[in-house]
Amino acid sequence: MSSQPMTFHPAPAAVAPIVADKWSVEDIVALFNLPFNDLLYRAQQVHRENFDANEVELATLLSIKTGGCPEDCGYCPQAARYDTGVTAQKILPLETVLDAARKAKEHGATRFCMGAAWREPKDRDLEHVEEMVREVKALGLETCATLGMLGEGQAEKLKQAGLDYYNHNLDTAPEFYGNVISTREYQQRIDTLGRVRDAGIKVCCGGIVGMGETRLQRAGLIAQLCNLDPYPESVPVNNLVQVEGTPLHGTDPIDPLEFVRTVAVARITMPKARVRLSAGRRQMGEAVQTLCFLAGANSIFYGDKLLTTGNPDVEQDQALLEKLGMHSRGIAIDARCEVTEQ
Ligand code: SAM
Ligand code: DTB
Ligand code: SF4
Repeated sequence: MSSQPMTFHPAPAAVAPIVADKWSVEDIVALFNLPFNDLLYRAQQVHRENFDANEVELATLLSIKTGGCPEDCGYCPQAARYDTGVTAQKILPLETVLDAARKAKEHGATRFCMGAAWREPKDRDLEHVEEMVREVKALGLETCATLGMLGEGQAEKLKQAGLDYYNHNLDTAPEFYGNVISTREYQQRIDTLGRVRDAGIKVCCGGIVGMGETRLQRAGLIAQLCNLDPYPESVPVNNLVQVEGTPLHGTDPIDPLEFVRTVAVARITMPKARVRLSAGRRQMGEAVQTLCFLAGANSIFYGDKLLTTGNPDVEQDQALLEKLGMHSRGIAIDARCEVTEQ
């Protein structure tokens, strides 16, 4: 045995604020550049100050209108212009949606997210979605929808139907956006987010990494998100699911530890948000997902399918959460449709 005394290494002096009201891209890059352990340590501190670190939200996703989308998002298997094998379908009947929602609830999900491959919903489509939202909510689930850009008055209608969250992603940094999408401007996304916020619906907004962007551009995306006033309640961090036929198929995948860093930086800069470990979990394996939880992710998509691509199955996720001693978030919805934590 060595007689050398053990040396204790305290956390290094701060190179970027632990929390800030406004983050510059430089501050965020400084977080990304921290030694991995220091970054995760900080993310854990922020996470534990704001959440039960062993609790995760289980959200089930359903594609209520698949394929045939006129947009050109370079990652998306549902864009009509790419040959990806996804066939366009009509909007699902209400009963099919409710069956899926009941099943999700039986499996332990508390949030049900309905996604549609639209550039923007037509008013008559929105009426169907309003009905779905009302009925899903009545089952005792939190509701979320992602339907594309919203026009005047549409967010208010969704709010009246009882929608809790609207998902609309910024996807990437403004500087990289043009490499991925040309049919919709960044500002149009910000305008939709403003409509959602003004209607009193909680904002679910995040992006995708692994599209060939640089670290600086990942920091640029986080800067956009965390400087929204207020920042989103819910922040999906998607790892690109590469689908054959899309322009981004064949992109060099992001290093898994860089993905974990992105989650940690989202946690630190948006302390009270649900950071959602979203698309790409099937490709990640248990160890990387575990690091993401350690980095502050506290929501996952739960169920064997995302919208058109695969996700780990329910049994696999239950086994992982059990192995980690994690539990799912409990909620109660009262007669006024207010959600409270249990
Ligand atoms: N059509 C609506 C829209 O674009 O806002 C709603 C559905 S769209 C599929 C929702 C989000 O899913 C996109 O903004 C994108 O961030 C994410 N997404 C789509 N395809 C993806 C993929 N292949 N990998 C990772 N995330 C993806
Ligand atoms: C989000 O940010 N990720 C989800 C949800 N919002 C709608 C969608 C992921 C889609 C992955 C590709 C697919 O399954 O089609
Ligand atoms: Fe259409 Fe949404 Fe896919 Fe873009 S991400 S092509 S808007 S479904």
